Amino acid sequence: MNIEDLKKGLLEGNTRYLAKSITLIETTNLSKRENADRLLNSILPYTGKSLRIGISGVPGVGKSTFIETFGKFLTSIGKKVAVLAVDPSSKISGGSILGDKTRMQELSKDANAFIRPSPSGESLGGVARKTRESILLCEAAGYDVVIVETVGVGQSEIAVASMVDCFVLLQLPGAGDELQGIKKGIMEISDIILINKAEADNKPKALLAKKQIENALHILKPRADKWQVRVLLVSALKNEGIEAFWKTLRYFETHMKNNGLFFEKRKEQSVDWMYKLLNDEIMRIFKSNENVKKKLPDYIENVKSGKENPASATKKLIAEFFKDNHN
Ligand SMILES: Nc1nc2c(ncn2[C@@H]2O[C@H](COP(=O)(O)OP(=O)(O)OP(=O)(O)O)[C@@H](O)[C@H]2O)c(=O)[nH]1
Ligand SMILES: [Mg+2]
Repeated sequence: MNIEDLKKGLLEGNTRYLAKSITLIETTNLSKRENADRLLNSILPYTGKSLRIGISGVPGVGKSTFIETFGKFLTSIGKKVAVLAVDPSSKISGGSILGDKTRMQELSKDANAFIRPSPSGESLGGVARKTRESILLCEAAGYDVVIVETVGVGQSEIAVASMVDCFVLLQLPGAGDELQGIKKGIMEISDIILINKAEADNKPKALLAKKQIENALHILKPRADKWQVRVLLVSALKNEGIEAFWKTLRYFETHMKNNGLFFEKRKEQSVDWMYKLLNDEIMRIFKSNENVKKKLPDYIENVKSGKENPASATKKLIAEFFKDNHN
């Protein structure tokens, strides 16, 4: 399909065109990739207007249930919501979020909601790029809130935190989970922490967890953005605490905007991302150089066996790269 048509459909908010556009940016085909870049550049002026929210937490904490409940709340107050996922573990099946459509049954039927699974069989870097670009496409299609979900297993949270405005961590009441969060350094990147399943009999445990987390937050070093991380109780299943969460999100947004940090953070995220892509691309070019290809295995062996120190190996490899300099 031609890019102009795709763009037109996208800007009209047509979900079929949005899905097609995402498929296009997910391509690994080089000539299609050129089209993807043209499309992305042409829609840039129409992007940036959504609130980008990251949602993370261990398997079973209730992410899907929460997104269903929160998503429905958003559409009920007239917002259009898009749900994307960063799930590098997802296999050919098309990602867990798709299987999850059963957990997001209501939301997936909602005309004002768009749910897209994580691209399958990809590295974290690949998924992160596609999700980042998908956020822009969703914004061009008029979505007010873009939710990026990731399961809480290490690196993927950092990737998601670096593409959203507000990073939300879901926790379980009790079970010492709050301290695990700190160990992995996730608490440092969380802007709002929700203790889910905090209904009925779980309430006392949830309140205790809230206290523990708040105490733990006090010992972290103060944040540069001066935001005081909020810990709230919610029940995704019973639809409790959702509106309070939304208010807190808006408050966070206001805090960041009043301090001139909201768009500043996005700009930094874009530049960091450019550097990351640049690093990857330079490495790709380096590794595809004929001299380097020939010599790299030897240097790896020499470094492994201790014959050569890594710093001098690096220097010599770079010299190999520039040797006949027809790169
Ligand atoms: N009691 C209670 N159960 C909940 C709540 N939210 C989710 N659950 C249940 O917890 C289980 C896991 O919920 P999911 O929404 O699938 O959790 P998830 O974080 O998406 O899990 P993964 O997709 O495996 O990472 C399900 O049985 C839900 O019904 C809640 O607020 N209260
Ligand atoms: Mg889930």
